[in-house]
Amino acid sequence: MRTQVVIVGGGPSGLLLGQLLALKGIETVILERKTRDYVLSRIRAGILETGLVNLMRKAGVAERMDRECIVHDGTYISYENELFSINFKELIDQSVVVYGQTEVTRDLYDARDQIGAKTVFEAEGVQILDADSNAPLVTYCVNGVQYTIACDFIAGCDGFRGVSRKTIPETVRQEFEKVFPFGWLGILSETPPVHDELIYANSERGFALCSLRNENLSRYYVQCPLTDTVEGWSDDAFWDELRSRLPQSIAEKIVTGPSIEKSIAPLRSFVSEPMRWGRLFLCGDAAHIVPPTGAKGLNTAASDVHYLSEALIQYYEHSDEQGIDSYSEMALARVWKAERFSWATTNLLHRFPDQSGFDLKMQRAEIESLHHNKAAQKWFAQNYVGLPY
Ligand code: FAS
Ligand code: PHB
Repeated sequence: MRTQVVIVGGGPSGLLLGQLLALKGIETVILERKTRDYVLSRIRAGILETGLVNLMRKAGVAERMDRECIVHDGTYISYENELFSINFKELIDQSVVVYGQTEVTRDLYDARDQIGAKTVFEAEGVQILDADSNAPLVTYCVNGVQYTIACDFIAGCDGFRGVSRKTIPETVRQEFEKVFPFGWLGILSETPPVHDELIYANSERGFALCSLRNENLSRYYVQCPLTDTVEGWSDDAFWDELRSRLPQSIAEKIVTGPSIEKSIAPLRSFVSEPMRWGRLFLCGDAAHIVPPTGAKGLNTAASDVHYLSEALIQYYEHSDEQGIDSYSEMALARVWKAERFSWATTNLLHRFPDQSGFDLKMQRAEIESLHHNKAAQKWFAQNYVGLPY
């Protein structure tokens, strides 16, 4: 088998890249380890930056998003009983969109069906060979049968635990990591959201987040120890803990209900450089991870896809290698800004086991500054809605 670009990973990065390339007649094959239903069962991001919204429109997959999404002009931050808003619209005349990653992925799969592009599900044992040559190969197995694809390029869109990053020799790779000493316990419930915009809460019991997917689907999180398990958290215990971390005026309005999804996600900051090795390009979580505090994971995957799709189109349409040669540097420049915002908001809003009294005073002073300083709010707003590509 031969194709132009093999995309390893059928998550949002791989699907969006495949769609943008297909619109320019560039052939791709996506190799996905899981089933389509499994991929669509994951509950992850909820906030789309302007950049990703525009990419979805450019990819021709935005019709349902534009119809069903909710536009948020700002967000709220609470600390103990204090609550204040950061109004993106007033500060920088921009907004964000609430539309779940699951829906983004669903729309992209439906679009790929319509163009008839090849997606291989349950692709086992993917291996990338000769990526540092002009004739790379990708091998994989389905139902015990081995296949080989010859291609021009490989896009490693296979997430943090994929095979692509590890294909780059350790002597070439430089990895940067910070593991946070806590996780996020998240639930999804078919209840009306407690507030019309998100609330990021810093409380003496830890961080909490009130988010949503639509007017009858709420998404809530509480910071929890890494030793916790989902089984150890009843719904009632979750609701009690969530309310204890919110201002009274908000807590008393929480509508509780059974969780329809409950999971614990660890928090880490991670970047692997470079994002290119020969004919292999890393995209999204395959190259970098952020703590979800700043809602940057999916959105930074999107900017990688923007740079890589533009570079590959430039190559195929004009035989111009400038884009692919500068891809890693271009993508990493924006990745590190997203890493910084995610790291800064995580430090601002979470309680750390080893925090001293002085540390707590600094944290409160920083939140107070964000509450009353328009310049600080403008920096937050610019980063939250998404820096330009
Ligand atoms: P993904 O991990 O989504 O997709 C990679 C795909 O590759 C998967 O389908 C996987 O099955 C496949 N794959 C892996 N190895 C393979 C192999 N060897 N062969 C073939 N296929 C392979 N971001 C936010 O902005 N907000 C959030 O609230 C948020 N919550 C998250 C919660 C969790 C539990 C996790 C893990 C992530 C969360 N993220 C969040 C980040 C998340 O949204 C990612 O940024 C986003 O999924 C990135 O998309 P991809 O790069 O496509 O990677
Ligand atoms: C979510 O709705 O899942 C969500 C929203 C904002 C974040 C993280 C997660 O910062």
